[in-house]
Amino acid sequence: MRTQVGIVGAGPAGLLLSHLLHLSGVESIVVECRSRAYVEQRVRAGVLEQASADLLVEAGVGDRMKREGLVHEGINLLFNRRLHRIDFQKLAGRCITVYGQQEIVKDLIRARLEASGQIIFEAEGVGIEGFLGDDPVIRSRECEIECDFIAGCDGDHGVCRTAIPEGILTRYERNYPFAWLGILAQAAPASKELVYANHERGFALLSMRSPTVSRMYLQCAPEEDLSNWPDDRIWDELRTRLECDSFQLAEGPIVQKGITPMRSSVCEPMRCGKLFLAGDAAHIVPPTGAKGMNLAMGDAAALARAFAEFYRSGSREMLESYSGACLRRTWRAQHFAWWMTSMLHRCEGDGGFEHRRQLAELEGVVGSRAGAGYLAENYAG
Ligand code: RFL
Ligand code: PHB
Repeated sequence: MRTQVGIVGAGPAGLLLSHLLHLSGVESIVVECRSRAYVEQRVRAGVLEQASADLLVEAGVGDRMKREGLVHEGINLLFNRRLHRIDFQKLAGRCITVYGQQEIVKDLIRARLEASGQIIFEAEGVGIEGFLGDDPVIRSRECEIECDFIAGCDGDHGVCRTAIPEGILTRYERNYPFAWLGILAQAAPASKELVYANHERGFALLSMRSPTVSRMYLQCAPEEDLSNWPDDRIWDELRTRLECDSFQLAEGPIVQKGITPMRSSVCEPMRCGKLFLAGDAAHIVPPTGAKGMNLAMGDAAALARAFAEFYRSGSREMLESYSGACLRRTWRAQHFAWWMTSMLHRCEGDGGFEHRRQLAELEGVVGSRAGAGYLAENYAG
């Protein structure tokens, strides 16, 4: 097989890239190691910045999101049992849309297949070669795809980044000493907007997927075993950490549970010859700032513009500036996610100093226009 851009990975980055390339008349083939059902069911991110939601609408894949997504004009910070609202609309003139990542993946897969786009699911033994020269190839047990360029959109555990010879990339990393235990529950969300809670027992987040489905997270130890967390313990802990006068948690059957370690990483540059990395393949942010999927979509949009420009005019200028532009945005998001994480999570073993410092910082954020404005601008994107 031959195509212009060979894409590894059918997550938000790879699928959006393929769709945007199609709109610009550039051919691509997506190679994915999992099944269609698996990628369509994988529960992950849920918050779209205004720019990401606008991008989906402009690209013609935003209809269902407009119908089913929940537009929120702010979020809440909860500490000392009191809820403080950060009004994004007032402070930044922007909103966020709560819409599950797997719904975006479903919408993009449908759009690609309806336009006769090629997605090879369940590809085994995927590998890439030739990107340092002029013959990039994506190989798997079932196919060999020659292409002009390869887009590595295969996430943090993919094969593209690791195929780059040593000494070319620098990886900057930070591991946080905690993880998130996430649940999806058939329970009406107790609050209309998201609640980020700083509690002496640890961070908790109340989010949602629909008026009847809650998505919630609890800070836990990185090596935590899910079997230590029967449903009752999860609800007890959520009730404790999210206790306040403004709402009462509604409970319901937990339909999904998972533990996600918290990490930051960035690899520089995001390009090696004819291989371009996008999304989690190039960078991971802790989920506290709700930035990961938005960065992945931003990379895909920038890469699609650069390829379109190359095929339209022969100019490589945008391809050359792709990595620098995306890295600037990534580091800003990295800083924001780190800031939110450090303000909201419990740190052990310092006799309570850090918790008191966090409360002072939170008071400063909710009590000043500058502090709340910084949060609003960065969160809503
Ligand atoms: P993905 O989604 O990981 O997709 C990569 C795809 O590549 C496939 N793949 C391969 N295919 C072929 N050959 C191989 N060798 C391959 N290896 C892997 C994988 O199967 C997969 O289909 O990366 P992408 O597209 O860069 O998208 C990134 C986002 O998924 C990620 O940043 C977000 O989910 C992060 N994130 C959040 N981001 C937000 O913007 N807002 C949020 O609210 C938010 N919440 C979250 C999150 C991530 C979480 N977890 C589970 C890490 C909450 C959580 C709990
Ligand atoms: C989610 O709804 O899954 C979610 C929301 C906000 C975050 C992270 C995850 O910061």
